[in-house]
Amino acid sequence: SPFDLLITNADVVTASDRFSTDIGIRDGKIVALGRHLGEAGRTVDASGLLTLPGGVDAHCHLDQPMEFGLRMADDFTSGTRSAACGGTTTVIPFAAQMKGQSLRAAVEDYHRRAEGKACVDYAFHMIVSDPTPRVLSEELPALIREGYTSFKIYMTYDDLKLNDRQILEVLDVARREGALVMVHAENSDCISWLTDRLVAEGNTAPRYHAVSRPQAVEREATHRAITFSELVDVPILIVHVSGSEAIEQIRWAHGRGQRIYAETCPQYLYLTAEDLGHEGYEGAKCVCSPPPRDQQNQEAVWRALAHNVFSVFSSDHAPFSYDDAQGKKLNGKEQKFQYIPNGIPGLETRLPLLFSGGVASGRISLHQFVALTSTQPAKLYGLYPRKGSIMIGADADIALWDRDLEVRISNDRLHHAVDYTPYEGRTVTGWPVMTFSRGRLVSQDFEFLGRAGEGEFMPCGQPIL
Ligand code: DUC
Ligand code: ZN
Ligand code: ZN
Ligand code: ZN
Repeated sequence: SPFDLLITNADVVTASDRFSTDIGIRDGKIVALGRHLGEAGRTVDASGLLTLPGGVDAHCHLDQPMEFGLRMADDFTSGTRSAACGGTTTVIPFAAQMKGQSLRAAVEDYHRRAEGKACVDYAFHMIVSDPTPRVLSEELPALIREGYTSFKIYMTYDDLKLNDRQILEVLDVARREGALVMVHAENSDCISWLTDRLVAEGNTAPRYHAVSRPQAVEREATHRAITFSELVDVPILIVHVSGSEAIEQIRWAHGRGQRIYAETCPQYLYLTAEDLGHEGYEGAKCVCSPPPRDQQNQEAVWRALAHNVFSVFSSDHAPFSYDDAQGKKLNGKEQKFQYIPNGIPGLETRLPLLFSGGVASGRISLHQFVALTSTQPAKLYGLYPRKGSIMIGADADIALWDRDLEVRISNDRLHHAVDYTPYEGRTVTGWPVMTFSRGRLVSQDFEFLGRAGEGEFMPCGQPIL
């Protein structure tokens, strides 16, 4: 038969269009759209469901080596399995350079970590933490040309941060080579000064993590990054924007015609700083950076999503278990807030949380949902049109959504290797009930059906800005 798979009666929604069609799939690609396409090895009737492009999670951390003997709970298998069960068919984790390490060695290390283990397709961003003359003049330009066309830089964390001069230098390489720089915008000295003051006063519980990183710290760094982008004349993307003050800076830049892209994440829509203050040590489960703010800021993030201030909605999945040796309680011991690893798991819940609070609640359109979670990340990171839409020639990465299904989120039903979800007990409306990765059914009804090793590495093209 001409098709391996036929999805019939599909109500397809892309970033720009909505149409009813059958979808013919061969060799992992969408090869026909229309009615009466003919025979197929397998037919799936999508009546009553929404047919959306598979999600592209452009910000997640898998199997990154950590300081202090910590390890991430998710490797490329458990992380991508979890992604698939949440309707995500492409992940872009990080290949992080350690200080003193060559950038190429870092990229090769992460390829070894991923090889034969991923269940859905993946690409890499780099993290540049040591921009030596050799990295700036040779390694970075060469790697960008080889398909690592985006990289993250940090304005905080001692083992990762760049100073202002270094940031200008890496931005200049990005401008020359056409790469997209992702910026973690928090002021390092402000955080360490506030942290020392809190600790000196004996304030070390998880909730002080949020006190040590107020919005002013994020706002100042966001403004500084925007200024550097202007001086170098290169677009940048501000990652994990948490609230109204950083949003104001981004809107200010947009008003001046600057090309500043921005990303936000579910934690800034669903968590608040109060969640870090839960009884006992449980608040550690919600420690991430920047920290979640308050309800007014959640509303500001929703408004900014509705008004297209953001281009990308990512999980920032950072898989640290709560209660085991690689966790937020290190070896069972409750840590002072400044030692709690920053980040929360979210690969599997990213799409349902945005769908429920955004689409089902009428705050954003279905087209915006697809744009934020699939099309725009695919374009910005050079994977479009292979990923990010439903069209002839694209990979058959497709999620069928039951938009009315009510699901109570519980960690028992998730597929990551982390021992908690910060969203335990919340009910969402809408869930991807079937996910196809290059035409292979990788999840159905909360069950993982794929296989490790079926996900392929993809080099990235130039960002489409
Ligand atoms: N930044 C991230 O992007 N992820 C986890 C922690 C952090 O600070
Ligand atoms: Zn970050
Ligand atoms: Zn507006
Ligand atoms: Zn991150």
